[in-house]
Amino acid sequence: MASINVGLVGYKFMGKAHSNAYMTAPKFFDMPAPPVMKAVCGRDAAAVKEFADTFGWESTETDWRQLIARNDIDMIDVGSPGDTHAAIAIAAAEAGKHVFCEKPLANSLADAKEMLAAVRKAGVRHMVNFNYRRCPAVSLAKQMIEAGEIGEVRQFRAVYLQDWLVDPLFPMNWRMRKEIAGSGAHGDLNAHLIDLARFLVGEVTDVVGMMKTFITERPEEGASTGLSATAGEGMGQVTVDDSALFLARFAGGALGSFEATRLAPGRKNYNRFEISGSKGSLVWMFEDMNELQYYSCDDADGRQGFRKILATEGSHPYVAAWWPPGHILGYEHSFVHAIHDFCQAVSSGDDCRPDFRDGAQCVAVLDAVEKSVETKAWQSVETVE
Ligand code: SOE
Repeated sequence: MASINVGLVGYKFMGKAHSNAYMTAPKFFDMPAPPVMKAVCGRDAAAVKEFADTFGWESTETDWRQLIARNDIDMIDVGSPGDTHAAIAIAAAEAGKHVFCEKPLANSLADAKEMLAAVRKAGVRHMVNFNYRRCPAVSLAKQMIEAGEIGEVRQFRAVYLQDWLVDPLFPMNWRMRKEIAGSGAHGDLNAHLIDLARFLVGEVTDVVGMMKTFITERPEEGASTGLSATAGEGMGQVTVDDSALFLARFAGGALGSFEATRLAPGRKNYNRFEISGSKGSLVWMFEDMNELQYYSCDDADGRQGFRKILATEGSHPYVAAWWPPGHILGYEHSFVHAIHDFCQAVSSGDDCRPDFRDGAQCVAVLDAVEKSVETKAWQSVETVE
């Protein structure tokens, strides 16, 4: 395979992030089969054409079925809202296309399992885009945990705080509608934390949680551009959570706490974890995404304290492809890394994590938390085989 012809569905926030990644990855990384930006798909013909011209897509489609039917497309990238993921990914797999899908994998565990079954049956490569795994400092944390540098992991505490919904006059958009988004802060933000937890610590086995919608009505949306929208006529019902918190037990014996909210004034994209082990701790926070804080109990008495590792050395994951030491990376680089890794998997035939099983297992955790909220009791998490 000399190159990988990509068909992207969606052209808003994620469409931009993915397009930038397809443009950039082959310029910085050595890729035996670089991606070719063949076609982008969206329902509004004029808007998708403008997007294609700006971001360098060769052609456009307005129906994802047409996109999948094209013989010149090798891989489908699903960058549209959650309610569309299952139908597109399953049809793509059935047509023999490799599938790269935004998170969370699906709005229900049943859909996630069907998607997993479809890609397995078709024998295509599959990946769900939990991009934060691919920030160099997070990949470094994984290496350090695996090397035993913080010993046995005992506690994982994570928060993902945003504030874009604090204003009750902020208008409705698809992210506040359960039938489209599946859930609110839970599926949008806890999904990321769960993936980080599974990546760094291991499987989550039991959960208990609480969720709340503080602002139940908002002005209906007018014109929308990604996360921001202008108000339209009348009021709409918010049918998803604003905040979702839960406690968890891990298979390896560790304990976890998770908190996601869109109502934390002052917090913009405050995605943070702190991991306490028997020999040390690691702390990472996305807004300073190049830094990993490390505390080692082995440091000499009187010299102990958190040290800040700037994960910008050529020896750190992904960094050698970019700039000299100290020249920091940003949000968009995590997408470039994900697209690079997935395209490498497509050309080599190797698996690429997080795959659809990881995505489905994340949905199983999200699902168990929602059940625990309904039953006001601990729930065990189903294992997706
Ligand atoms: C909006 O809440 C959002 O863009 C999420 O959908 C992303 O997954 C997250 O990375 C940043 O915030």
